[in-house]
Amino acid sequence: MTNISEIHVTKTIVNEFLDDFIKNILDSDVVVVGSGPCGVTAAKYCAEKGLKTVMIERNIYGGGGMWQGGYLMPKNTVGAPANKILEECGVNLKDAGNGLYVCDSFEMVSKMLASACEAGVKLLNSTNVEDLVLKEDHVDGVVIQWYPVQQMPKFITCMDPIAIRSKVVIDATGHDSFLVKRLSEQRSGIPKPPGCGSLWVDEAEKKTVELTHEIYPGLIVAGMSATSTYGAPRMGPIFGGMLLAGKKAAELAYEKIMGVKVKGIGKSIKISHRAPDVLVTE
Ligand code: 48F
Repeated sequence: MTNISEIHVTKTIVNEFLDDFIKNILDSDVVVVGSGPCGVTAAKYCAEKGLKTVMIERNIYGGGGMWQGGYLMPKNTVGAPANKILEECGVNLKDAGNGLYVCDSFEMVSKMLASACEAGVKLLNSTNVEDLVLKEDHVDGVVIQWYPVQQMPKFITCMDPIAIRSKVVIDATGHDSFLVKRLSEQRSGIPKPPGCGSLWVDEAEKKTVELTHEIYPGLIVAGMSATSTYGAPRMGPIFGGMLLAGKKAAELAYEKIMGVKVKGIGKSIKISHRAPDVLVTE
């Protein structure tokens, strides 16, 4: 039998949250916005490299678009070599031939999130990133608000958010490209994301990795957010490109913070920020 008082439970939660927030979240190396396949992979590898890493998700749950494969069916596919990332996380994969692998989506989400937690990633859930902290020539962190508060009618939500600082922010917000969109309103040369193009699996998988790059000092755009920023094709229900893009984003963050070159980092596509519509050039 235990003898636990109600206020003991409350005090434990409040103390633990504030302690964790001040020590591990307020001032970090990397903030990853979005916990989909790209964000969770980026966060896992950043933390494994010893970077102090915070992943922020507006939903109460992590995983983004990974919970179901296509057409509400809980089977996820990845193309090689992204299967290696899932194998590292302990996900059971079935070889579907031609370099394609398939797994249960809920196993993929839970094991990837567990792997990120084990690496030391701190997760802020139910938290909306509503803006960047934007200094003269670099991004210096993000502005956060509880998502339920942000969802309330405007006359109630005239409540100020708070800011946290990080050396690098990774925009893994998926189709929204939210942080790039916000930046494009304030800095010339940053494209206003047009959204993704029509479906083409192989090309999209390749481009999403190539387009993952530091778009502005301190801001890395990654995964579907990068695809949507440049109007590259959508990939549909296949996740390998997202995982490889997340890994590349982590390597770019590490290079930037530590000033050390990472061997074997994926090449980046040449991008012209001056072209008005289609910004992808080969
Ligand atoms: O959409 P999402 O899974 O993006 P991703 O990691 O992967 C894309 C694929 O799931 C899929 C695909 C095939 O591979 O086409 O779309 O690039 O995850 C994005 C996450 O970011 C959260 C959102 O709730 C989702 O879980 N998010 C978006 N905007 C914000 C945010 C924001 N402003 N603040 C906090 N979280």
